[in-house]
Amino acid sequence: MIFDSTVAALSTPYGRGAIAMIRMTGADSLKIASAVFCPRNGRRVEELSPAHAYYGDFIYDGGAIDDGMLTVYRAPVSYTGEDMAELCCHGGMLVSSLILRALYDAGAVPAGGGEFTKRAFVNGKLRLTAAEAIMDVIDAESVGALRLAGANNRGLLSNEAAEMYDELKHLIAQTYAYIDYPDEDMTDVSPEELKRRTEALLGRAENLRAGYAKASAVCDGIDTVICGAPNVGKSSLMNLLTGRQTAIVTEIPGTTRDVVTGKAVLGDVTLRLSDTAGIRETTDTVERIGVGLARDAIKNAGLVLAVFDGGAEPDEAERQFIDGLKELSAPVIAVINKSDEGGGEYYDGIFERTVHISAKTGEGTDLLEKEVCDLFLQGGIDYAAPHLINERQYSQMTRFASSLRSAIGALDAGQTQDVACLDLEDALSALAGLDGREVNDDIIGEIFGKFCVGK
Ligand SMILES: Nc1nc2c(ncn2[C@@H]2O[C@H](COP(=O)(O)OP(=O)(O)O)[C@@H](O)[C@H]2O)c(=O)[nH]1
Ligand SMILES: [Mg+2]
Repeated sequence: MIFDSTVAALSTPYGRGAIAMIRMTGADSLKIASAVFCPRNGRRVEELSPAHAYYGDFIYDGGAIDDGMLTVYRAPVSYTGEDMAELCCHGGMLVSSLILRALYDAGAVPAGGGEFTKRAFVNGKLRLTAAEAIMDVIDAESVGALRLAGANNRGLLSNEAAEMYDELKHLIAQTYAYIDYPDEDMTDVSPEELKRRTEALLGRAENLRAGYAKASAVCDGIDTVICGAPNVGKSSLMNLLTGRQTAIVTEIPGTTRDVVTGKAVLGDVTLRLSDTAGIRETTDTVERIGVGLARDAIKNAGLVLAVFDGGAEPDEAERQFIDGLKELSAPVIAVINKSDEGGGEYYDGIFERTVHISAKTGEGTDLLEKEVCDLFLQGGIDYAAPHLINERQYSQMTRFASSLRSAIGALDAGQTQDVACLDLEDALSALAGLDGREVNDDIIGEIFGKFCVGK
């Protein structure tokens, strides 16, 4: 893929603000910028020092319409690896649109979603894993998610993948060379050594795969259902966790009928919450549909928060509900609510995990947070270690690991090194796909299509 167009886009959100930034990348960036920006120091745009901001005027239709700053970059020392210009004007919707239009009139074309980062990747400025992480920085909703998307993990993951790639490539080359030229004075890669080094790589792959569940709990979050009998305080818990009035709370049983959704971060774990209708037999048509939705949500959940009113012992319907919970494969945390009114001892010892809480006062939220973190982060996440951060990376790593396992299986079955090497080549290609050394245009299109325009 070579880019012959010069593209421009608004990189800040379209709306009113103090400042708007328009970015442009491509070979004609400086020429096009010079048609739109007039530096106050009297120099031509083409003569400006790169990576320095210059004050000047923006020209539209022959006259100045705003003043602001221009920064130019020269290939290859820029985000995209191409010539670039960044124009900062005042953050009015009209002024930023007119400057963008002036750039288009001067020869730029509108940038597609993620086009700047795509060009950076194609021009070799970023590995694919790092490009993906940059998008996650923008989408991050918790400090933990930011840490995983941030420069630190980006570097750690790129390095780990690159080291594994180099080691495997070297191992394959060494093995083939030995097979092809057995008489040359070359280091012998015995089946034992081949197996040992393949196992070492498999160990690193499994480490990364094992960490993915934690990273996913932090970045993507856990589908969590808040369920229980009517009036136990499910919606109050929803509101407590989301920090705002997400769901309606009343003393009338059957208030919540739809599934109400929201997000909460407990510790470093993101919960994608669904508050549901209280489970009971009812003749009300709408409520009955709500109860059906609640039951479906429970079946598909990654975590169930089963809420009980600590002030009352369960009735027959709740006992059945408790029995049903025991059948679930997803973890269940029993949330014994209304602790501000005392009681709740009845529920101790029934569930594997129980917390006493008051959705009214917030008492016990820390206990719930601890249970959630114990479940999904097993006490913590090591941000100093590399982490896979999305499903695509995880599935490439899985393919890598399973090819390594086949190679080990072949050696164990007494096959020769060159047979094992066929599997190792598959493994190498999986790694190449992970960091984008080997990736087709469709996948590139899919990944960068999710980015916002201007990034
Ligand atoms: N004392 C006390 N009352 C609560 C608590 N949580 C909820 N309630 C009350 O219980 C009633 C039902 O609450 P709601 O959240 O609508 O329950 P839901 O039907 O399970 O969603 C309301 O009157 C709430 O004010 C709590 O922790 N303590
Ligand atoms: Mg409710």
